[in-house]
Amino acid sequence: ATDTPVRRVDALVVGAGLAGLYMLHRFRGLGLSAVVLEAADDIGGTWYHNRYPGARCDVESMEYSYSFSPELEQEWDWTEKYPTQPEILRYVNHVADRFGLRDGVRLGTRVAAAHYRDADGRWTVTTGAGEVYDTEQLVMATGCLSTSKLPEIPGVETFAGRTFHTAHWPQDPVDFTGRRVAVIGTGSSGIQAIPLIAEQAADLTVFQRTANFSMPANNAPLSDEAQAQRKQRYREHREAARRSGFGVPVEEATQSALAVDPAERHAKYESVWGVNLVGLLASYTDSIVDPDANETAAEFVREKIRGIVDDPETAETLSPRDHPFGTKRPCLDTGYYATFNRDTVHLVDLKRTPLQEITPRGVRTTEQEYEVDDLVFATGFDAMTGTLLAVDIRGRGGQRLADKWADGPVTHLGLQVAGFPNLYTITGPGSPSVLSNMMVSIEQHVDFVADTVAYAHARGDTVVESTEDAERGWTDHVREVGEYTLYPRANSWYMGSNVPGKPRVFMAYIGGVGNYRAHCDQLAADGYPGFAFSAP
Ligand code: NA7
Repeated sequence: ATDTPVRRVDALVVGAGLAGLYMLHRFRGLGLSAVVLEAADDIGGTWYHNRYPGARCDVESMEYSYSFSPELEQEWDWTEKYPTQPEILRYVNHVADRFGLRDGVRLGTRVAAAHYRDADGRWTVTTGAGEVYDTEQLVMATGCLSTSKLPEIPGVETFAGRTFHTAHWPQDPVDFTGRRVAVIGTGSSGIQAIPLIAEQAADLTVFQRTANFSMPANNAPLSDEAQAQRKQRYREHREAARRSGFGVPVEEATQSALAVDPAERHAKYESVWGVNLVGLLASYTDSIVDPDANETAAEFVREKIRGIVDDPETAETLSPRDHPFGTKRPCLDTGYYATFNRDTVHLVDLKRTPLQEITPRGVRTTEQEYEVDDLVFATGFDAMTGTLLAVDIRGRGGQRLADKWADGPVTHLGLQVAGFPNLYTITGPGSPSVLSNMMVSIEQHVDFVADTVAYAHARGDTVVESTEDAERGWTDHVREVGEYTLYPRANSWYMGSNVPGKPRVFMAYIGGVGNYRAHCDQLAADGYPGFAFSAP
């Protein structure tokens, strides 16, 4: 309709998760008028949607939290080493209230299109309900794992029982007592949910396509004492996280896994086993680049699996053989492997007997039909690009982002796309985010964006655009560093290979969050080479 009011703002942020809320806070700090549009009915992003049983962060609570406010980090008390989804959601809500962010968020508002206007260097953003925003800055804080996927087989909608996806779990807890349940998918979500579903279900069948490496979380309550100790040295610890490879401070490896004798290596692996997500991968310098070095860690995990799982055949099926350790994000679990010792839990190897269809009664593989009451999809996401490309984003000259990225994403720093001025993608493809403690990456990205916008405004410019050269240079660098590692050998969501037809490109930057930050800081210090500033 012609009378649709156009809402004019300085900055529009898409997504009210941990990234979007902090971006709003930073924009407001610059004196800009900013609005966050959020598709869901409440804030929290990932931690709003993923409510499945056992949903928990695999980075420690005291590290997976904002560091921008020393007061906030001192005030907030975490209850467990690894925070549950409800606790993180409480934290997000606390932050929103504490910094007065709630009134800047429009809930239930999905962005459908964003078109750049060459004439005046601003964006027209349209929502699904037809509202129109006119903004100078456009920040996609839409997350890396926010567009879920189902198994690509026929009949999904024909199933007569209850169906769930881990990423769209109902608000109220689901009771599986006395039910026959199927879980499809053994990524992090499946591995967290399966032990808890197994405790309730009369019978649980787990459909595994790729066996995953998982390590014990050893979760425990956080004592007041441990928490107070960390808080005393919080600043120091945060600094170490920022300079680290994965955003979690670990001791730097100094030698090759192949340079030490097997007994010493074994002792080293034992010492980091169950301590955190990154210790096993960070034990030696070559674990993620040399297949033989990697195999020593992989075999260590398989040995653990054989030690836990009673039935040798089941243990073997659960043992990953088709991707190097760490090239799919490893999981942290609580009793995952031991769950397969229950009489009521069955494992189906989809590599041997692939899925064929979902029927009204259950799941059919090439071997047989499995009748169930409930069907749980833990089948993951169209990661990193799925949510961005679901929006009709058009840059200079009407170029579509979907066309530009037809062969895989190209970005400068994972944050900008040449030809799409003032568009920023927080934790975008080509950034180190998905290979890191997400909070460390989110804060770095948001700070970089805010500082860049402030820099432009201070020089009287309103448009910031990465150059084609800078974009090509960064994209080549991301690929070269990736190819130096074992990551491209896995069919992972980092590679886009969990989604049929998606270009097979390693979409993450494995240079480390510390190096990445240093590079961004250097660009800023040098006056932003690779960025063009203008005022149309
Ligand atoms: P993931 O890690 O992508 O796991 C999805 C699982 O679903 C994985 O085991 C997939 O097997 C399986 N899957 C996906 N599609 C199919 C089909 N068509 N048939 C059979 N099995 C399928 O998602 P999560 O939600 O568990 O975790 C995402 C991230 O959240 C995780 O990495 C952490 O960072 C936190 P595949 O491995 O593709 O063979």
